[in-house]
Amino acid sequence: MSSLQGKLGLVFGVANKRSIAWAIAQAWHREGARLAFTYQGERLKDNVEELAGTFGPDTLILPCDVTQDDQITAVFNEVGSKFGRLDLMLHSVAFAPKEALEGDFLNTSRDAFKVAHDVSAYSLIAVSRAAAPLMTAGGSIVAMTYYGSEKVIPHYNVMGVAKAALEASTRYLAYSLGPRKIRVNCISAGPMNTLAARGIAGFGDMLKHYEAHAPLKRNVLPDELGATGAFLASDGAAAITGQVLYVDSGYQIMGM
Ligand code: NAD
Ligand code: 0WE
Repeated sequence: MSSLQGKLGLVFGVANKRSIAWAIAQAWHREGARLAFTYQGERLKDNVEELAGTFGPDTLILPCDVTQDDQITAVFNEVGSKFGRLDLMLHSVAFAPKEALEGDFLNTSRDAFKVAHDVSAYSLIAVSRAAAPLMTAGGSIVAMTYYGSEKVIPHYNVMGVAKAALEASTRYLAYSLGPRKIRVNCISAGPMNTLAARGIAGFGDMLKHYEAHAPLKRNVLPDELGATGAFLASDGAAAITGQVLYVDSGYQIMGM
């Protein structure tokens, strides 16, 4: 236990208590890490302050729209001066314009493609580059992905393409940062009932589909993503980098 004692971490992607980022942050905290948080914009500030505030009144909470280089710079300047070092970073951020997740993939606009890739894939490269100089004792970077990167999930559309870019970026970042003992991995989660999944037509049916077809015959619990996040952050995963770990009740192995 307490496998992350003394580690310093930064978490991108908490929107509310259902966020995957919050599940992993709680696991990191439980294992002894001290955490800083970013939130996307004013709309989410109160939520994140309420959640992250439970880790102590001095918890560092900073705004960061990951498409804005100046905001990324400001976050890492502040983390550098308050923490002096960084060991862990969670990227749990994705966005595509709603219309791109509804219609036919064939109609994906140039702008929707650009936005989805900027927010959901390029941002991992941007925050990793900013984090690396602070990861002076090595580090662990974890990003969230989904099976729609490798197989067609109807309506996941351009997000699937962006997740493929995220997973490939994870491999190239692992190669780039490996000499500095910085590991980069993805967790591929089964469908989770979060804000990002709300309003997606047929999401309830997707949960039922996993229950029926995944080897474990059930859906994934937030704490199980937390546990895998804690493992990847720990020294137990010291030789694991560039990988996609499936936390999906086994769904990904099935051919039929
Ligand atoms: P969520 O809505 O709680 O989290 C998504 C986060 O992305 C939010 O905190 C939002 O503020 C942030 N975000 C979006 N655009 C941003 C921007 N420009 N700058 C900064 N932050 C921005 O939903 P979630 O399901 O917890 O999603 C977290 C991650 O998990 C995403 O990468 C998602 O693709 C991935 N994922 C989700 C599922 C699922 O079924 N929910 C499954 C597998 C992977
Ligand atoms: O990565 C995701 C969802 C990410 C997401 C969600 C939204 C909804 C609101 C990205 N952009 C937006 N834009 C919005 O305007 N998941 C893995 C969850 C998800 O989303 C799907 C899924 C699954 C699973 C969309 C279609 C089909 C399946």
